[in-house]
Amino acid sequence: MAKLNNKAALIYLKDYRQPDYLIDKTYLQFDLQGDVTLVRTRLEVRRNPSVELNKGEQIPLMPIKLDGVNLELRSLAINGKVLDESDYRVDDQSLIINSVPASFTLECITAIKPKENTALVGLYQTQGLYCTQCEPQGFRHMTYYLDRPDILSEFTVTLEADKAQYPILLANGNLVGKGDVDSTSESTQPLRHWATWHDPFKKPSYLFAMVAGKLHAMEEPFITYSGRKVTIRIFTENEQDLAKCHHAMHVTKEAMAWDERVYGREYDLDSFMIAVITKANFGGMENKGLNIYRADRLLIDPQTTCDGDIQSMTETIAHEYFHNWSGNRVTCRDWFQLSLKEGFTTYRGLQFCQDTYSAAVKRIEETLFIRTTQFAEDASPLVHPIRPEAYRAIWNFYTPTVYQKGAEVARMLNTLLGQENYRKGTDLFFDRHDGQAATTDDFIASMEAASNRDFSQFKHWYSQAGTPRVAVNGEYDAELQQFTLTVKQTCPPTSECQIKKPFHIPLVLSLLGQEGALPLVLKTASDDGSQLGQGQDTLVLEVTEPQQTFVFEQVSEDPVPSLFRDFSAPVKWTYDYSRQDLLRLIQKESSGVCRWEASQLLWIDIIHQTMNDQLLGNITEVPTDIIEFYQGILLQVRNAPNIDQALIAQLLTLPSEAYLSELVQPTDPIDVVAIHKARCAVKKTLALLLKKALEPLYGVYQATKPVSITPAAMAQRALRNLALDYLANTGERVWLDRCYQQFLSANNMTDTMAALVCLMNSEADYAKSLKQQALAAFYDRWQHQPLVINQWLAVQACCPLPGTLVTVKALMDHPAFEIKSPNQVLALIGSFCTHNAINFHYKDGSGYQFLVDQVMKLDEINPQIASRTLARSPLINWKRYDNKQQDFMKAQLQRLQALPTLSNEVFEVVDKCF
Ligand code: B3K
Ligand code: ZN
Repeated sequence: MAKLNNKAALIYLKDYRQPDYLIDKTYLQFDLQGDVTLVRTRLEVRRNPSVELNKGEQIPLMPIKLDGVNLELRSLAINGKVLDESDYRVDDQSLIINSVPASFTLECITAIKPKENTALVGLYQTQGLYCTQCEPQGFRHMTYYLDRPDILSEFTVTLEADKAQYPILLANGNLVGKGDVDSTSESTQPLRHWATWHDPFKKPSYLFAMVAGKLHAMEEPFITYSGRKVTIRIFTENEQDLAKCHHAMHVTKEAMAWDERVYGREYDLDSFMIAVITKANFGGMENKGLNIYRADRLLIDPQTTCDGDIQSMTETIAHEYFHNWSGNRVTCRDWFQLSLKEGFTTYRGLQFCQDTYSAAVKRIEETLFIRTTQFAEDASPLVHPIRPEAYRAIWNFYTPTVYQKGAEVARMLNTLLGQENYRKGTDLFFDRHDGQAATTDDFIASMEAASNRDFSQFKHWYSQAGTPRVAVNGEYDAELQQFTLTVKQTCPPTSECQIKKPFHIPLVLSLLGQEGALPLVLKTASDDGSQLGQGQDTLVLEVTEPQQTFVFEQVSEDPVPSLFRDFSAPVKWTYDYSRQDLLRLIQKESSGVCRWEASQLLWIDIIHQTMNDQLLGNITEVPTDIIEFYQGILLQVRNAPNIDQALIAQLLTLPSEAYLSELVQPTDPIDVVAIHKARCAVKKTLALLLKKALEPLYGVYQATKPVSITPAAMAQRALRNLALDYLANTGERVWLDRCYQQFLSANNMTDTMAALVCLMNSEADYAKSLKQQALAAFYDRWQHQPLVINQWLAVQACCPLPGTLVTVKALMDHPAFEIKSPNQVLALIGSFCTHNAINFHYKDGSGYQFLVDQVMKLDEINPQIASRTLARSPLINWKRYDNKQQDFMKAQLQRLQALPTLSNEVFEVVDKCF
């Protein structure tokens, strides 16, 4: 594919101006045939009345500039008159027509080659299907258009294709006509057919979609709260995949009902379609009325899908559906506002999942994601505010900051406003901006209007990048029975802002006495007296100053403060807890998230101590009282079957190496080997010390039939597999045999993979042959199911033992791997580079070289996947490692930077690294 100029200019938010022209109606006709598709476009265009002319100025004949990338223009006419070549200019990015009237019809025909489209942007062919991906700027790869989200147009789309090869023709909206194309001779069957779709809702071009091919469908009705019948259809490439769509169908209906109940949003079209395809750059896409998913993000069967994936896929399915309002009915004015739809919708998806699965565990997972992935992005050269100031390639901004930190901002608003006012705010936002392209400021304005509050300071969350630090100190005065909390906030400088203004931070707090939460009586607080709940056991403190003091009165005993409960703000906070304080929090907090938080702090402390011990050559020790404490928790689970087992599994899960790396002070280099060794040592020590308590929890593996995917069944699997993981860490043969036994007899992928991972990670000699047998058996059994084989690729890529890079390279030549398939690239290359620190950072720099080799290769095929693979890897954070590693990392980034043909996407990432 032709490359964009790698010096593409930066586009700035401050340069936003309204479009000069509007497109009221868009008519598209796709003639799908052979290698070339003809796109016939008719646009009803008029000058934008709200773009002001100078006083007295007549509407001039203005040039119009349309976006279009590498298109072959076959014809061009204005108001029916074919334009002469001297009337316009075309380059590989645009079409400029010298002068057009105030209102006109533009017709053009472009020719494109979907088969050659390996970048999967615009119209492409995969597995004999035609399909599109237009967000953010794919539409311009099909025809000339004002391809920007503030151009809202009514679309009518006709698809014409070979009837036998492409029997199903889908586009957005409602089917309004279909028929056969007359065949030349009367006796022959019609060879081609057509279908016309009309979408009554105006939409931006990025929400356009079409799919054509041999598709198989399942359908079910949903009755909306106003009594309208909506037909939900899910289409798959293979008939047998329909059996894996029942969960998605169920989740879609649940999401529809949930959005009615929780946000008052009803679905608007008569049909809601989902198409599932093999190749796509993104897991799901919310095109109006026709969501498109990559198969690995929708097809669900517990026999082939792990529980964790089922839960995250459930979230994606709900998320894409929720976009129908937050994104489609109200869209974004420009791509700087991306978090308006993505942050808000991510929050809505999380709320849905909290209502569906263990609420505490869902919140824990989200907290972990922010702390590892989003905080790491903040600490990297790719740091940017939720609403970025500038971009070269907007694709690079589909980031954890825009999505997950954006979701936290919506969540903080909910916390600050309370449920009732938050809902008033979202209602007002949807009412005010329905059918419009809005901004994050519009969102805040609705929240302010609905609650009569001033959120001007809160808006810094959108404009200032970086992770705020909050240092909290507490002092108890027994005589006065007062507890004083001092809160200091800072935020490290980032390129868009050297000196940060203080953030408006909700600090949700409880004070725990020996027996549980104490009643709170706050003496002073910030200006808003409404937050002074007297006697409640939880308060939302509003931190707005660089330094603030909160005094609690009538505190009868020295309390342990529980801070930022349920991760109430995306900040790094510190408090000087003793281990006894943490044990009290784990025992007495009513919130599962807070119990886990305290447990994590305890493990972090123990791992840090182990790192020091290892430096000094001392043996790792975990104090007896802590072991007894966790033994007690495990005993409780056995005696109380109603306990949230998924939460208990989380309490016993050690912080990841990624998170431990994130905790290293910015002034110190990250020592990947020391972190890995210390974590492994603590895990092994715990395995040996907790063995007796864990053994009965695991019992003997018995596959239950049928496999259930209820939250309780998933929680039970999570805890048993955690027990197995520890027990396998003892290195004892009996437990490695049990792993192999579970691997062989499991009837669900969660148990199969859990056992396989234990074997893969085991350093014991005895495990060697077991893991080879298991890998071979796995491939043998699942080789015809590529989605399962992706998991087989990933588990090998993540193996922390030496030699994994050699395996990964060999797997790239395996018939199961195809570099043109995004999900296989993510499973093999992405997993190795992002989730296998100890091998990726191998001391000779071979991991870095491997990554850059692959990015170069991928950039030729699919620049979006290339830039994503690079941006999510630790290579971009080269300054955080010791000098020797830095040199290797820098050399590889420079090798990439020197490539003259680099795509815009990869260029932007690599350029920021220096
Ligand atoms: N809105 C899409 C993002 C697709 C980007 C593809 N270039 C999926 C989502 O976040 O809902
Ligand atoms: Zn989204």
